Amino acid sequence: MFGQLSDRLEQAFKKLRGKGVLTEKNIRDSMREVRQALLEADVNYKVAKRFVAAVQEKAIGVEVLKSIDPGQQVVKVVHDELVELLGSKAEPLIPPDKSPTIYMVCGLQGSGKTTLVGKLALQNKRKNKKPLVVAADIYRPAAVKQLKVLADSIEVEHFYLDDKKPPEICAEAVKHAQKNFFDLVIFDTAGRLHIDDELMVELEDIKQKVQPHEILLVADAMTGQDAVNVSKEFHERLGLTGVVLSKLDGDARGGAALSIREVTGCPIKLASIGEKLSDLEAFHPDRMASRILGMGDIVSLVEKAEETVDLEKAARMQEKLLKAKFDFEDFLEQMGQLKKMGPLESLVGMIPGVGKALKNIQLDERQMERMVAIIKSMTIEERRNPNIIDGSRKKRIARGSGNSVQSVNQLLKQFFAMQKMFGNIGKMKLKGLPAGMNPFKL
Ligand SMILES: Nc1nc2c(ncn2[C@@H]2O[C@H](COP(=O)(O)OP(=O)(O)OP(=O)(O)O)[C@@H](O)[C@H]2O)c(=O)[nH]1
Ligand SMILES: [Mg+2]
Repeated sequence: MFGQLSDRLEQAFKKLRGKGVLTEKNIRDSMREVRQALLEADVNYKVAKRFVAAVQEKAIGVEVLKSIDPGQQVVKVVHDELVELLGSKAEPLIPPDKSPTIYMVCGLQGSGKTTLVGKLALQNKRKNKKPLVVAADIYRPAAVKQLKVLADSIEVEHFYLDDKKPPEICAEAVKHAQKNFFDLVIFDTAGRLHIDDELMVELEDIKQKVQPHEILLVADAMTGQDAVNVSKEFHERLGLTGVVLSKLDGDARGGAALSIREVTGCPIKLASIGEKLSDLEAFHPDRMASRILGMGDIVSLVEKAEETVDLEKAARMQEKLLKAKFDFEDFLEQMGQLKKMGPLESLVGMIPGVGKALKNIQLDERQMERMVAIIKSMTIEERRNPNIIDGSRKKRIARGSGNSVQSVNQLLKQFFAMQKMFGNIGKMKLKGLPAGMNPFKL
């Protein structure tokens, strides 16, 4: 379904690829195109705006890796941001158990509720679970029949009470399920053309009476922004536990899929990708992002290049550490890398024998920030050669970083101790560090 969006994004990236260097201008130009592509795909305009701003900021700050084309790196930034937009990680449904587990399926008319109920029942039956499907859509006579036919076709039990309202039907269904050891009860609720109060009150009633473990909204991806608005309203009224995107196999422009998570804050848990009962998938943000970009190869290429650079850096750092040649510049670089490749302790941990000794050191975020602030107040010369930092320099650094001279002294003391320690390790290949030694404590 994302064909058009993929094409447009590819065009936007084409201009960047093959460029030797990335300038702020050419990033901005291509981001304008990305934004246009998103809007054309019917992505909510606020979502598109935020998305592009985030990508732009990251792309401009990206460290250019020598082994690959900078344009490819931007593709990777867009990919990562897309994954985030779609919810970062897959969120599976609460699994069935004998209590039983209860799923309530709701949504507008024709969105694919009954189909989803059948799909969920089949999927669980295949896992040797015992599902019960419940007709809670009593307003359209054909609806009860439709579910019954579906249930029969997959040999799953169907529950319905002729003379009761949906909330009672659901409550009775759960009792029946408990008595008869079902693992899973799935309610097929009524759809309406538009959200109306009567329907919402009924769904709220069911929720209150039986406390479903999952309240799933089926959002028809073909309806574009409508699907987003509907999801938002349902979520506000019912507190959804998840959204199921249906008809993702259609040729809609895809904007709904991209906006729902961000606009509602509710995770997309499943993707319905066809009319057949087996056409149901867990929703994986990363796979979806790759599908949209259609550039999985580039993404893994950049990942690999990043890994290599990190390893090279780590090796260089290790060498410096062992020769006791590292300075505050290296220190700062390490701080910058912390988020990306784990803390200094893990880097240091690569040195044989040191890892264990450092294992229990906890790095405090605030302490780190203070250290960075102090180091940033140093001149480059001071960072490269901390020995020149005398009394008046210390005063200046303390003032500049909003810390006391004592803190600066402490940092220096520890820095020298660390330098010496690693120097010793380098020379003598010590097997461990003195117990309780924490070179990071300020
Ligand atoms: N292509 C495609 N069609 C789907 C999908 N899910 C459902 N449909 C079709 O959409 C139509 C409506 O599906 P239903 O499951 O009956 O929808 P509903 O929400 O129960 O509808 P009402 O009960 O009338 O509110 C049917 O023709 C389904 O075959 C899907 O993922 N892809
Ligand atoms: Mg139905």
